[in-house]
Amino acid sequence: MSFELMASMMCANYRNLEDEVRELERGGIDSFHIDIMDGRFVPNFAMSLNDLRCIRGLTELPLDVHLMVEHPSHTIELFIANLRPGDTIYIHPEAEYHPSTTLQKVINAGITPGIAINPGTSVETVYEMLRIVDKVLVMSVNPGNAGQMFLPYVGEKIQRLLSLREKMGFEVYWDGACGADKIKAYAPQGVKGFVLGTTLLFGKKGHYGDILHGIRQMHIA
Ligand code: S6P
Ligand code: MG
Repeated sequence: MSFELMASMMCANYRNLEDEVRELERGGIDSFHIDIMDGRFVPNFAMSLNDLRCIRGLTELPLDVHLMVEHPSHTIELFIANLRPGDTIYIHPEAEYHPSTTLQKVINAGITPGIAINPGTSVETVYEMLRIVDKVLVMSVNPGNAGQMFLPYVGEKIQRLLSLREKMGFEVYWDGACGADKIKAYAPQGVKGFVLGTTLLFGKKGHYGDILHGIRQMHIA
């Protein structure tokens, strides 16, 4: 069974960012997840445009840009200008008056369009957008910080999205508190990829390559 593993780069060691990118690449990561925050949509600042540019300059692997900003339409061109086909931009529909207009800009630029949805956002609220995005990033923690507790009520929403994904043409991705148990349970059901942060990948003993290899070798039914 194939599933994608993304590294949440806000959890990386910034003292050695280049080494971090290289080690993750050598270790077989599929893409780099870039958490952009504005201190308004979420009560934190993590990464910003210069971090994205730095990582873009270090790798040819896809970038997975998660915009946790109010009104992404105001700044989306800045991100698009630093990305290429194969990269993804996720916006939060909760943060935008006209999210489908913003998503259309992403599509027109040849970037993969995605929505990220908060734990408290129901599928019905974003239903129409499911037809126009390729990816849905389900937040299983409230956005803003790494190292938070999994919110179990999100499980039901994932099931509902999985039941709609073929009909509406999108894939489901997981972001937040992703442990081995979650990959074991949800990869077989069809969740396509998992963002790895402090729960499973960063700040652990051992090399990233060994951790990633261990995850891919897990017995998944
Ligand atoms: C949260 C952000 C996420 C986290 C990631 C951290 O606002 O969107 O991408 O960085 O979930 O993972 P963990 O395992 O520390 O929760
Ligand atoms: Mg994220």
